Amino acid sequence: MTEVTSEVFGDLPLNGEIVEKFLLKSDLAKVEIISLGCIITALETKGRDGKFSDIVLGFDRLEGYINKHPYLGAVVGRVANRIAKGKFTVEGKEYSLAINNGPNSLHGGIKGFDKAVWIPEMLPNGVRFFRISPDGEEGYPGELKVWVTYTLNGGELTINYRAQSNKTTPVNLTNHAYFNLAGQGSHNIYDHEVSIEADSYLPVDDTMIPTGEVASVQDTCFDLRKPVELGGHLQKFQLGGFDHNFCLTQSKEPQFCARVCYPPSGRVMEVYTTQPGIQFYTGNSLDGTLKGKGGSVYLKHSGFCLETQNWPDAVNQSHFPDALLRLGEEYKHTTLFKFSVA
Ligand SMILES: *[C@@H]1O[C@H](CO)[C@@H](O)[C@H](O)[C@H]1NC(C)=O
Ligand SMILES: *[C@@H]1O[C@H](CO)[C@@H](O)[C@H](O)[C@H]1NC(C)=O
Ligand SMILES: CC(=O)N[C@H]1CO[C@H](CO)[C@@H](O)[C@@H]1O
Repeated sequence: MTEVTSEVFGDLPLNGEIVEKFLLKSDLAKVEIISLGCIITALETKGRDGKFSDIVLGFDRLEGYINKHPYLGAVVGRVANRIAKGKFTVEGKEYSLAINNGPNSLHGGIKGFDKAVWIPEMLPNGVRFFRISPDGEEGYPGELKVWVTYTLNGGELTINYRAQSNKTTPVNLTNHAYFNLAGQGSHNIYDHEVSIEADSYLPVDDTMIPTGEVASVQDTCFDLRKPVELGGHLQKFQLGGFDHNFCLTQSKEPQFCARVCYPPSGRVMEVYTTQPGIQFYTGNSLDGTLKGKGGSVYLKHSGFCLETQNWPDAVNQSHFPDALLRLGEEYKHTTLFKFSVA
């Protein structure tokens, strides 16, 4: 049984638009999601001691989410991750996107899906958000209708993405929640155990754009097929952190792809997805300047993201999986986060 309630979270300073908050509650988890950017603002799961802890980074008030922040908890789109130089060609026409990350377009541009107020609809065990992304928004072609649905069943949070366009456009949507299974506000994630079920990954250049190579993880620091303790692993390979796409085999039904465990509390998070890739990011750019929930300070490596997605820059690399949505087609993806105790 999941209980769903809603309340007002705040209103936008510019136009007074109301942002609502939805609370999803089961025996094993509590999730809070707001209509701005479909942002997960809180996610509480039980530890071995039976106590709930909030394991996602975020802010207490709307203001925190309106100010500049690294997409904490948000749905990012139209195209998550980077598109080189913000340029791509579709059906012979070149498009130029809003540039917002060095020379590249990141996470949908300057006003991406994370900055939009979506139209909510309460469901028996969750909430569905809808918005229309106008033709030409941030440079993207076609009017895109988008639905993002969150449902909670016991310890399983499912996120379903659907979209339809009236012109061919790249689409790939993800959620950018930062997790810390020791509880948000804990200093780092070094004592987390991580495994990712991927045989290959995408090497990147110095602007974080994939070089085009699909490389084997064998004998590299990217081999996470057996669980590693993150802190020791980063040290062993002299790594400043991960911000890489791991390649998965795509499937119609969500497939297991990653597991993270925090041994002291026994909290476990498993990720299942229909997407062909998962970006593992270890919060490398967090630098302690954000003021988070309950006065938390978010230091480097104090949270991790496991963003299921199409491969980065896919629109610009012909041998990567197809990233285009055409008229009459439906974009449809599901990602499932399973929370349990070891
Ligand atoms: C797509 O929809 C928008 C909004 O209704 C409209 O302005 C545009 O002309 C449509 N484009 C096509 C190719 O149908
Ligand atoms: C990808 O984008 C870069 C930068 O604009 C360009 O130089 C390159 O040719 C593109 N690659 C493909 C396969 O289109
Ligand atoms: C590889 C992959 O899943 N790419 C998808 C990105 O989105 C487009 C639009 O729906 C799909 O066609 C691709 O399959």
